[in-house]
Amino acid sequence: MSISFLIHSLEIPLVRPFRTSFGSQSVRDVVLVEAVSEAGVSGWGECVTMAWPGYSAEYTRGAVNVMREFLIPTLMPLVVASEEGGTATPAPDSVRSALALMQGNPMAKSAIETALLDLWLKQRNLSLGEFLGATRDQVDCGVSVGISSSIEELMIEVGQYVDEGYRRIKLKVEPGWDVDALRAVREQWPEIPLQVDANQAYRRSDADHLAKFDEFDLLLIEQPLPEDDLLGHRLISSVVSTPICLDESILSVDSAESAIEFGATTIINIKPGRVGGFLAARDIHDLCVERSIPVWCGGMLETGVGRAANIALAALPGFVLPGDTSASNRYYKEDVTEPFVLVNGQLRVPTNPGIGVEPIAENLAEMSTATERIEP
Ligand code: OSB
Ligand code: MG
Repeated sequence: MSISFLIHSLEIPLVRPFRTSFGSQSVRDVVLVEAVSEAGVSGWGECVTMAWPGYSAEYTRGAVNVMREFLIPTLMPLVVASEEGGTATPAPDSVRSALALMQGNPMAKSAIETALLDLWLKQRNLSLGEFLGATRDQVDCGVSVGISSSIEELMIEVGQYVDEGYRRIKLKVEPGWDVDALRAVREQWPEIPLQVDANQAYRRSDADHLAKFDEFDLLLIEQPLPEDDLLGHRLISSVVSTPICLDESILSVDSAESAIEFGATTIINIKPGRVGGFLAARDIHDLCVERSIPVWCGGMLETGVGRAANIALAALPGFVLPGDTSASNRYYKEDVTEPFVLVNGQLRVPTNPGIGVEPIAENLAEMSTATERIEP
């Protein structure tokens, strides 16, 4: 006997295509990891990979493969019953250290680590928020707006989000879709907190162009240059007065500290999937609090499973800017869990044990394209 793992592959249509500088998607390819104890209790984690390696090197089919071939087998000594009898769910730190023996693949690792953490917390009747050190019971929400086919369409979409009460708007930008879009939105909503995300679409030579964004009073410019170009980000920030915020470049506590010390970033977007899990995400948060670097919680179009956990993280005290933690209906007509509903621009932090939510069995069945059982 041991803990067993189920890998659920789902396809869920997005309410509208989401276009970024690295590509467009209209269906979310989701993988949920379920860790089942001997007593039949399930823990859940979401793998936030996209279907193709456009945001980062990981992609969904590759993530499933590395989970099956390497990550889950690596956990074998931790989750297989001893001679004396039953298995205890491994402690979160031991899961993290075991997975650290494998390089890269943070999103796949995060999904597995979170499923085991959810199970461990349920067995202790502790919520993820309590475990991580959350200090709020609701979080301020922003929304990430994809690249539109026209300014008119963009204005309709942003208007809808403003009416729904989102506390901050983030526009996806790329060369050819930036200054005009920003001008239109800023003119219509002079007061709304506004920021942009380029997903690495610009180059060092675009510094003067990026400086044109300064007139729009943005909170930040997210990841203008390629992931590995820390020097470029530092150079840009000497020309542009809007703060630079890194997303893709921040892969660990050490890379966060390097980027801060090097002067490549003054704000950080924390995504558990990108950094290998919630323990690493919490450590980056702690580092940033110590260095007075504001952080906010990013998103990867999560279903309710990933969203619940992100919201617990976003309730930590260093998360001082609204996150990309939007309501379920910004992404999906029907979520796999009970929907997260925006109230007064905020989402409520789950309080049930573990991540605090479960997939609804019928929704899971309806959205599922494949289920694979992996015994370590
Ligand atoms: O760069 O923050 C990003 C979505 C997929 C991949 C990368 C990013 C995003 C978003 C959307 O901006 C955030 C969300 O609403 O989940
Ligand atoms: Mg981003």
